[in-house]
Amino acid sequence: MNRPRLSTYAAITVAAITIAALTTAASALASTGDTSSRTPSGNSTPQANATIVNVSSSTQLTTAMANAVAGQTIVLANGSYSIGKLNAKNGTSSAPITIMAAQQGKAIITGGQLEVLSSSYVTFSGLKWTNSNTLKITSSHHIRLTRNHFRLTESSSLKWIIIQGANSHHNRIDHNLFEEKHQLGNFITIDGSSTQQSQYDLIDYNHFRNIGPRATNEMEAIRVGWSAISKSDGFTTVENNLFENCDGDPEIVSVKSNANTVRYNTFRTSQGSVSLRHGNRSQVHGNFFFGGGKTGTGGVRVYGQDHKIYNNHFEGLTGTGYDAALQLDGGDVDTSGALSSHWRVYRATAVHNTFVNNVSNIEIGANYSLAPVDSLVADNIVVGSSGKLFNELKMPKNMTYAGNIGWPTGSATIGITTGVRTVNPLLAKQGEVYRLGTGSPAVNTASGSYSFLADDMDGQSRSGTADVGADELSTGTVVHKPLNSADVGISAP
Ligand SMILES: [Ca+2]
Ligand SMILES: [Ca+2]
Ligand SMILES: [Ca+2]
Repeated sequence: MNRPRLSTYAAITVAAITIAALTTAASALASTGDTSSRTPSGNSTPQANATIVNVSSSTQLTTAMANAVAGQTIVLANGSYSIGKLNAKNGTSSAPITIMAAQQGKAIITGGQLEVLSSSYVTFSGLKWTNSNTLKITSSHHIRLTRNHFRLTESSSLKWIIIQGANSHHNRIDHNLFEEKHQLGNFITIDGSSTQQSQYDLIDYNHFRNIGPRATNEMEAIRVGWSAISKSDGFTTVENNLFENCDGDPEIVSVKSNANTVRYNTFRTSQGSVSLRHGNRSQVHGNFFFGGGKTGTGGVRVYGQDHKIYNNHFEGLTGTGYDAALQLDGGDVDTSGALSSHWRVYRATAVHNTFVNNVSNIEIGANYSLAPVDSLVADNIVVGSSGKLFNELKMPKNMTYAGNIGWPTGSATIGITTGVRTVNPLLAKQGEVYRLGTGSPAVNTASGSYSFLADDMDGQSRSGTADVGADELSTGTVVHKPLNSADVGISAP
């Protein structure tokens, strides 16, 4: 009955605290080599109201999950586990239920299926998942998956994580590693009830890598919503994630409901694009896209109404058509029709983006018959050496071009006759990013002002008249930068 470290844990827990503190404590615990503290006390039934419940077998884990109460932390000793349902367990914001590895990545879920059902304020932390069943978060809220390593075992189509059911909201998936997905199915799918998408979910600081090879559909890194619920508001935020070699689907991130935000992410050598496939009023801003010259790498593709695309940096992308750096696409229905259709673009706002050295840059209406209506393409910088920098494959209806800077080199041409200055923007490459160089004609020459444009791709304030493109010339602190593996996932700060 020697549990010398329990008091340490209890003190930390009572003092409150964050998962990070617990993780640190757990790591420190493990590093002492004091295995007695991680093994059960000899009592195979954990006390229902203990603050810390140590488990070291699947049976104990099952019992602990069945008895979990608010404020409790279930700590999994190093080893392999089968996991089951967590049904109707509710923590609180100040006293969540936490299920965590004693040592990061050393408690491995090798079997079973977790479904978090009708629960709230539950966190799963530090686990490695190699089992072969979908992790389901159903009709639950404030469920958090953090610092987990997902590398599921799959022999056929498999969704790895799905958020679903009625009354689902405010779930968070952060600081996880998702890797090596080679069968159909998404890393993360956000659904909902039959009429309403789960709301206010947050997907942030994850590392998604190596999904492929390319499939025609159903192999997105993330799908937010789906056609049948595409008229509901999702309010999902996908931010500060790194996508590397996410090649599985023409849509790296597929947005299929209203009012979602995709921002501050970095996409590296990933085939496909961020696709606003269904729904209206979404925003894609402050993202960095690097194609690295890889075949089929794209940027943002748009259908539907009232979307905003701004402050994005597109570089080295080779895709065209569906995979153009920016595709304001045609529609196959106008303002009514089957929910699964490609809805005509109305009032898209694509401003203050920077495009450099892409095979295709801004395309209008590459696919389907109904060209975009009442849209604005303004204050962008486009530098390229091939094709039309602004490429109208269909004649848009009442399109406004204004304040853009185009600088065609090689065989490139501007492609449009109004709303663009042909002038060298004097971009200077700093690290991976093209910013404005000294004397750039982009400085203080934006044509419009936009209420949503408070800062630039660096997170630096726009000052005076905004500068054209994604960059504002500034000596302010850089808040957002291209993300690398050290910035995201399990080991990020
Ligand atoms: Ca798709
Ligand atoms: Ca300015
Ligand atoms: Ca800047």
